Amino acid sequence: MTDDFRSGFVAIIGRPNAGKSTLLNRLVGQKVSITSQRPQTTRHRILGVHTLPQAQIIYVDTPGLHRGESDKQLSRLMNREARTSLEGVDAVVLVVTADGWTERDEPAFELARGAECPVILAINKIDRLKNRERLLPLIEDLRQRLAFAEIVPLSARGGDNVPELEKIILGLLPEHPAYFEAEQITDRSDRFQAAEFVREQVFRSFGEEVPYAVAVEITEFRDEPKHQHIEAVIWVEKEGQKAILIGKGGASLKEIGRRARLEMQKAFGRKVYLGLWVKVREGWSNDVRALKSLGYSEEG
Ligand SMILES: Nc1nc2c(ncn2[C@@H]2O[C@H](COP(=O)(O)OP(=O)(O)OP(=O)(O)O)[C@@H](O)[C@H]2O)c(=O)[nH]1
Ligand SMILES: [Mg+2]
Repeated sequence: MTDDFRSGFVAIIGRPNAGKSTLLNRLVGQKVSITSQRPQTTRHRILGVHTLPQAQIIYVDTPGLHRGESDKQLSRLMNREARTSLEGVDAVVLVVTADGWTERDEPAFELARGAECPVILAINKIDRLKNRERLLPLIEDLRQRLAFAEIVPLSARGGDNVPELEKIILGLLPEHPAYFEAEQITDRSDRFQAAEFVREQVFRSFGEEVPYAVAVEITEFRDEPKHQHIEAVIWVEKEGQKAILIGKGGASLKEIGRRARLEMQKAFGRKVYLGLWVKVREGWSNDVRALKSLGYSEEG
């Protein structure tokens, strides 16, 4: 390592579903954070580490900032996780989509206005724009709302212009030795990721109500000579949700398990046995003690 090595932290913030986690995975080059088409997928602050020959960028994925946080303790915790993610960072990437600014983006703009470091605007999902000419008025409108250091239209999913964003970020990093070992891509344990991979499949498989009633708890996580043995409980809030999750003859649960297991095998690089159980814990998402025992605490 030479003297002019650069390293720093970059928070990725924005409304739910803007594509923050997809962008983080794209920037890191590996799957670190789960994604789904449903808002409020990410519930924790999650670090994604990208080590280059001359720099190490540490991205901070955050839950989507949203209003209506008084409804539930979980929702309040998620907003708090996102707000505190700006502490000590060297840059902020605020993610909006090419659909343009909406009221739902405002909580993230509010937070970004208070940032003490440069804020880069990422206009995501430009692959969905039928007419690229729409981009100019969109950029003009967004520029009025905050003094951004840079504005980068991109596609997190397709990868368009993501290297441009990385280049801008590299220019903002302070000189500092690497914070993490070069091989480390996240601060989160395999156990945490295993729980997230199960939750991801629930978010991807079910409509309205079920994903928001789900928390996943890993009850066994053991190294066996030829595989990783993992058991997990999927907690829901009502009996009806349990029935939906399990599905006819257990078909839905089986499919969730199959897909989550494949993701785990890819991430852990070894065979996985996954056992899943569904249990009911009424009102866990609004119960501070239950939240804590399920890994959703303020420190978390
Ligand atoms: N078309 C298109 N879809 C995208 C793009 N980036 C993300 N998406 C999709 O947008 C949805 C939300 O993506 P996420 O990365 O989970 O969004 P998020 O901002 O992390 O959402 P929360 O964790 O809920 O705050 C997923 O279905 C993604 O596949 C993109 O560049 N183009
Ligand atoms: Mg996310």
